[in-house]
Amino acid sequence: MATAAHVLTPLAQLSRPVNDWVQAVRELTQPRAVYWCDGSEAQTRELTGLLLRNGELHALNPEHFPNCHLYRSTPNDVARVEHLTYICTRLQADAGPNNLWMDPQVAHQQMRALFRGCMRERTLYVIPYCMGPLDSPLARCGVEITDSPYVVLSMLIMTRAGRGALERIAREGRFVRGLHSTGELDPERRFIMHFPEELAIESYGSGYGGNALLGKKCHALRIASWQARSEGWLAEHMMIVGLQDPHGATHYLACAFPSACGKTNLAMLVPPASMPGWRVFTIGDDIAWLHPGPDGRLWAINPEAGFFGVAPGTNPQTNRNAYEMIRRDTLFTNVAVTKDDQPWWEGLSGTPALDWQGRPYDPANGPAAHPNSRFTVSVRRNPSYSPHTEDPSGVPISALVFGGRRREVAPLVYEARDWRHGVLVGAAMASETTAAAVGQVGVTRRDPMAMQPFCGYNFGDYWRHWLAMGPRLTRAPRIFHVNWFRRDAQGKFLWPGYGENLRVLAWMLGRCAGTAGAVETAIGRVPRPSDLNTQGLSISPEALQALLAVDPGLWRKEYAEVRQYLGRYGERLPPALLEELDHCEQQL
Ligand code: SAT
Ligand code: MN
Repeated sequence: MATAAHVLTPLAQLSRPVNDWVQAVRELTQPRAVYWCDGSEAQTRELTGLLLRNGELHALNPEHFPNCHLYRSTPNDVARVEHLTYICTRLQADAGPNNLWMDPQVAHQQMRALFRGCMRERTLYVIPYCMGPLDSPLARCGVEITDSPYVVLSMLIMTRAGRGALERIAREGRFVRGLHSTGELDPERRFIMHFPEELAIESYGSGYGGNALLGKKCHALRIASWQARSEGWLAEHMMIVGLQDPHGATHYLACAFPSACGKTNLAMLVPPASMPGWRVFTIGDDIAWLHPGPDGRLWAINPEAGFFGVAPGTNPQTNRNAYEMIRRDTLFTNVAVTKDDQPWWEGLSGTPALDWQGRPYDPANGPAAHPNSRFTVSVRRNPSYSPHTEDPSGVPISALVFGGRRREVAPLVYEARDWRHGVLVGAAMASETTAAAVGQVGVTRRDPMAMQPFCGYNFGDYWRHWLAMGPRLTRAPRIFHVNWFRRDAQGKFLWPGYGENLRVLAWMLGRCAGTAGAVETAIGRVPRPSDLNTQGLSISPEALQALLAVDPGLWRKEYAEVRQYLGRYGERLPPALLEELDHCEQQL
């Protein structure tokens, strides 16, 4: 017979504020049942079984892809919707020109009308989750309410969800409230609303990743960036990687690139055979929470527990770790399948039988896998998983790296002169758009710190916060900029990328250690060809020259564009950024 000590408190009784909110949402949305997620294997099996039976999930080949499933979304719901994503602050100026804004009262009213009765005939799922290790003082919690079991399964992989998170919430009393319903999946009735002053998110009408897994972009970036400013830290769109050099010392880098620009590949890169002795350890592939530590260094945790990575292009040559990682316990979204039910996408060998919509594959319909098709898998499945992912105080960061997808202008790599210059380098970032968001692909847009779609407040205030961070760090990381995507006159990529990127990261570590050379240029410090380790790399001297070239004419034009862009932030723009820009222009 079980004694009282063995009887677990029902989840609904653990936290009064959570339960009160759940009951209020229940009244509003009228679900047929309420289901509290405890994070157990048994519940995962139960929900998976439910989705398999109702046809929303498809089991993949159990021999080659054990415990892997395919989910096909509605064809009009395959990417983030930046044009329907709002920051709702009392003052419009606090959201800034970088965000769509709506008055919080108007937004709540509009959303209540959508949510009213929207869960009739559906189950309301309660997902308590923790962003970051459960025992980390740097972690923050939230609760997502959703009517999508696919979202539940995804959140169970992507966050530390269930009883442990709810127990922490019960202790702390504070949590982000995220309310989500897939609604009618009608693009005309789709909104992603953020209320940073209330620590609340309301999302309606989409079941896709960044719109619906509210722990990710909505909480860990938009709401957290706001929290971070008031608490003195940074929530950034950065992957975190550890590099162990041939002497056995490990250094950590945090790198910001826009969505679908290779963060996942870089986070788990495989060192080239010609760089023996190097090892790579992954901490995270998308988001970093960065805190100044008592030692004056910047410390980082990955708030997530899983990867939501782009499938197309992932193969044993481009990312062997990812390819091995997704062969079991993985949830695929919008990929194609072969005739023996193996997942398939462009860049793999073999042939697709059904495309991402489940139709017999016909090239006339476009790519077999959706260009933004994804895999969702636990970070622990990664062969390069770092056990320091669970360290409550995070890992110390030696270098911060900004990067974009640019055909020209930006060289392969350069180093900022100091923290203030580094903030300008981040603020001046630009990149070609990708399939991760609805809209035209391949147009260059400003994407400061890769945060354009994710900063929950005015960029002017955000840069001011970044600038203020530097002096608080007595051992601040060095700041770099990379561009893996520079092309020649024929449009061919000049740099091989993937594992070879380690050569560039190794140069950065050399700069931190004071052992690698560089030349001073107007835009910062650029390696000479001889400063990079090119042993065993097949690249022509001309290509290397072109990769490292700084063209003053192009940069004059670039700086003029940056000046015009920064001007949009008016009096919220910190003057120090313009002074830094003046300085760079004078150097040209
Ligand atoms: O859909 S997500 O926002 O999670 C992925 C991405 O766009 O980076
Ligand atoms: Mn991202």
